[in-house]
Amino acid sequence: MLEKFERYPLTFGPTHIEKLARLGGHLGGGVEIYAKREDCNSGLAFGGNKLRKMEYIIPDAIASGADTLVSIGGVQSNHTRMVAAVAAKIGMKCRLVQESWVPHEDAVYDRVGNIQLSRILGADVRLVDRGFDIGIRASWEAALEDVKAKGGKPYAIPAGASVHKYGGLGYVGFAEEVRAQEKDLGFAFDYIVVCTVTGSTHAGMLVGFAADGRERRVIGIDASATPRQTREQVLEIATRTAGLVELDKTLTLDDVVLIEDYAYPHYGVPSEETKEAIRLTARLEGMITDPVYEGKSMQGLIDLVKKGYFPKGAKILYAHLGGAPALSGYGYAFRNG
Ligand code: 5PA
Repeated sequence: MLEKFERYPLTFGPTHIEKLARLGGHLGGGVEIYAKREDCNSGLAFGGNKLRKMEYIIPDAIASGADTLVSIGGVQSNHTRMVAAVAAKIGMKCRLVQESWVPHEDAVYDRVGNIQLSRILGADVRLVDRGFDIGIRASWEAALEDVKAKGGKPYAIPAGASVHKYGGLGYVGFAEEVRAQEKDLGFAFDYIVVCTVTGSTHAGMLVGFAADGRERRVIGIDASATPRQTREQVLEIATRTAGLVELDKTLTLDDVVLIEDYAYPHYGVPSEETKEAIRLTARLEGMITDPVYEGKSMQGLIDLVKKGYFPKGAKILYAHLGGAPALSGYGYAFRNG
């Protein structure tokens, strides 16, 4: 589906699919759980889902003649860390706006984890005191203007690389990769579980899996706590991406399966149940998930299995999208393990 698009390789290649046999067993053995390790997809600053997206954005950035990638996220944004790493790798400068999206407990929240890595990677990091919103932000537009005013040539990458015109392509590629891996495995996955916030990961998967009729088998677990806006943004990106790849189907809001029950109490703040899911997965599988994104989608997966949401024997693929570097900003939450 992606042959006609230029791709700048930033990842190692197809990501590993691993069976989470002990977690599946612990949950009663009624379903089989697998993880696709997007968190281990690259040597660039600990990797994660943004690299697949940027593989299809960077050729456009280079062609534009830009010298500075400009992006935005919360203080512990994984996305901005990935933009900083990519800028370093391709020899561009990087300007990052880090907004106060998360009420936090740790005094060092803006010194450790992702933001520390972005600074080490050489990005020009600016903190802005504004709350959570996945939309286009005035602070980001001001940063683009400021780079220009100082004689630079900015290239705009929105939050999560999501509403960028090519933001959905990378996860179309994910679906194609899964189809190829299913041939080797000898079976197909019945469900794909994905954490959803700015929407292009979910949207790309929708388009990619729509090609074999599995669009409603992509189960988004909302971690934004603003699910209406997120659901609409997923559909908008999916529709644009479907147009680009010439998908012969029209996607509707009903195709966007987004479960809203696990994002509480706030974007970026883990509930007790999220922390329990993080500990359980770590202790049964040695697999680290984070309190902002993957811990919430893992909590959702575990709860849905317990509730019998998935039919007996279902094979479920959990997309592990990265995010562990943020854990350093959550020392208090895990002070006793
Ligand atoms: C993020 C996003 P989407 O934004 O594409 O819906 O992906 C959600 C997601 N898992 C899931 C991890 C580890 C993520 O980092 N992160 C954002 C960030 O600023 O880091 C875009 C919000």
